[in-house]
Amino acid sequence: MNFAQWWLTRGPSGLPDCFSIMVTFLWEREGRCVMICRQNEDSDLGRSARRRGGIGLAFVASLTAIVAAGCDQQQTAAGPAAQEDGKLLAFPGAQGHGRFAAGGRGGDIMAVTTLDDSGPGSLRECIEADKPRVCVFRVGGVIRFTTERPIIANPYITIAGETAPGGGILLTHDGGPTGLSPIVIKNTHDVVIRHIRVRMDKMGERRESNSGFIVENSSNIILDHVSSSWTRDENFGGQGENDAITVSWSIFAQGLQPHDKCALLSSDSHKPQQVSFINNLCALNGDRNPDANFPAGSCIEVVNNVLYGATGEFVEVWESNGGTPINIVGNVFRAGEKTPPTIAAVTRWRIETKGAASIYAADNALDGAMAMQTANVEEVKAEAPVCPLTFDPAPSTDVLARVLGGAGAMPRDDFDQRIVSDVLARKGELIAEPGILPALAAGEAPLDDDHDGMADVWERTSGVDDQIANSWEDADGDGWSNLAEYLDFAHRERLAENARM
Ligand SMILES: [Ca+2]
Ligand SMILES: [Ca+2]
Ligand SMILES: [Ca+2]
Ligand SMILES: [Ca+2]
Repeated sequence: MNFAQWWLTRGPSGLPDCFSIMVTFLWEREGRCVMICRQNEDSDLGRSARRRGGIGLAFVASLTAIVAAGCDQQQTAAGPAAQEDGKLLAFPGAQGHGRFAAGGRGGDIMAVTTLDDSGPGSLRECIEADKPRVCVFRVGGVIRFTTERPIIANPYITIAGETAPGGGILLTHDGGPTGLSPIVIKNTHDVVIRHIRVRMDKMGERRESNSGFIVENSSNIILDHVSSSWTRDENFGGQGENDAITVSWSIFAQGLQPHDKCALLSSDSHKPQQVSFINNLCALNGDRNPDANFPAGSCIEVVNNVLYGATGEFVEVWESNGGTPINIVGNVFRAGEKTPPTIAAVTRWRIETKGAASIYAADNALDGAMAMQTANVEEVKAEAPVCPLTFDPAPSTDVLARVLGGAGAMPRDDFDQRIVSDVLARKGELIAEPGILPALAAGEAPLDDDHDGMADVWERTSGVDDQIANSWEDADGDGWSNLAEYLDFAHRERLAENARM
């Protein structure tokens, strides 16, 4: 049901105290997600409405266009099903082989209340806790690890960057001997990370330990809406025996030369893996856009990505781990200023081959004189997907707008905004030195008196008790916990903030 239908059936008397709608103003092309509240100057709701640019109901009726989109899903309660094949999804819209990652479901809510490296209320404290937990953020800004960064080694964790106020969370390190990849998920399982950005403005001593996001010997992992740049190894790296991994809706840009790489989906793996690399933007990395090197029996999907500005290779399919079964579908291969005109979208590497790859490629959009593949791909080409795709790909004609509109940690910082406009304009350099960290507004976290991770104003307007901690209850009985619904709301708010910028 869209907003107009809902209004017709329920009318003003059926309005909840507050609700969000997408509004397109006369003088703006872009729609804005606006929270509207009944007029009550003294209530939290009234204050919240003013903070969010709330407007009176009479004015709403006079708007020329009210479009139901995204932000009214909480109100209609017709969101996506919480389960697929009897298994709970990580969050509404989770896709790919990692979509069933449990994260911290059912666990403790741990509020990150300081940007400090360590101590009470630090992200480190949440990461190192040995129990199911959800890290929610009461602060926004830069967390700089001044000592060696924590490793995500204990299972069942959600790092919910979408809860951070202001400009969100940026992770970095202080360079030198302890300057190491800020996010490492190692020897564990069931990790969900959303809306976290990693940018390393200082040089760590060990080049090969300066990636953005590393997943090593781990399973049931989903990284969604993350961003990474200025890495001297990979922006994303998979190592060892991983399985059930999704990397989605993320921006991996400007790794540092001479080792400027988007994503090495695996290295040193011996057992079959299922990995999804979907809806991402790789921008201005020389090669590994991405690199796939998996054992036989794996199921790899590289689907609906925008791959921009490679100078060496776009997708690399290697065989030295046994031969890579891979579906490459619905991607956009886009040339930058330094991209060789006849570059291949898919390169098959036979160095130290231990078995032939199997490559299914369909509906990929190529620029100008680009070749779809190197000549040696022909002999390992599949006529149908080499293993089932986990979702129906969008047509490649839609992918540039989808990914440039929606990928990355939200709201986008200045760096990601510039990268996205570079991709549109076919501009931008490959770089060898890091930049200056973008400024991030600190913002102000909403009231959460009952410390259950959910803004009390959201609880009151969603039929959830704001006086008791009830994160894991399901007030509306739709299969999603209250917290899952709140995190989805926060995610949509971050997307809407970005659309407004
Ligand atoms: Ca619901
Ligand atoms: Ca609360
Ligand atoms: Ca509550
Ligand atoms: Ca629910």
